[in-house]
Amino acid sequence: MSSTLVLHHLNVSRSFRVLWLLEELGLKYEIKNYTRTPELAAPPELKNAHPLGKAPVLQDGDITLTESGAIVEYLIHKYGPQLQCPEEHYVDNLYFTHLAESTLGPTGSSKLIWQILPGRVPFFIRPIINAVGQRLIGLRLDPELTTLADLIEKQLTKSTSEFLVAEHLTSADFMIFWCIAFFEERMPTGSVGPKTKEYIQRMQERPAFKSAVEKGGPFK
Ligand SMILES: N[C@@H](CCC(=O)N[C@@H](CS)C(=O)NCC(=O)O)C(=O)O
Repeated sequence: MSSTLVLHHLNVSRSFRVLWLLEELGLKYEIKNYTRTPELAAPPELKNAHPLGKAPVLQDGDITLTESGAIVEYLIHKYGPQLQCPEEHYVDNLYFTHLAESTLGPTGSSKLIWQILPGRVPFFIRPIINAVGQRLIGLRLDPELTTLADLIEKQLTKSTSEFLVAEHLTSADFMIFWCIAFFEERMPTGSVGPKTKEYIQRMQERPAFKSAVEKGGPFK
């Protein structure tokens, strides 16, 4: 029987989370690859899959879902009971699953935007934009990112397995991995701890992770 799952995947984006999960679950799916425009936006065709025009978009028969967190939870709920979080880790998994897209992602993205913005504005306002960005990063974004990196390092220190919260992969791994690994080089110097660095390497060595890269390209 042919699969009904279709992943609309944008290169170097959050949809890598879903791609990696689909590979871990060994599900049959179709991947539709989209390439970012020179301005790094999604191409307009992605709006045919969902009006927001952002990746990921997952189609499963009549269901069309966006939001990587919702898609990850949906796939585990419907097709991946083996990755459901055991009760004793429920709260940690809930917390880190949502921390990724509610706080870490937006804070990391804000820093990225302020770092690339000066190169994309007319030269005569570049020094002002640069000064504003550096001040915002220094006063607000970097201290927040340092705290977030510390929370992840503490959780990995508390974890008794190679994963973030449970004895196997759970939604928190797919959600947190992409943020912390994607923003690793943009995190404040020294903020990403040794356990986090090892975790980032370890996840990338998984066969399913490598298959995801083969099918959808690098995650960053
Ligand atoms: N919170 C959403 C974020 C979706 C999102 O912003 N996706 C980015 C890729 S990481 C995108 O499609 N950007 C292209 C654009 O906005 O044009 C999620 O987790 O899925």
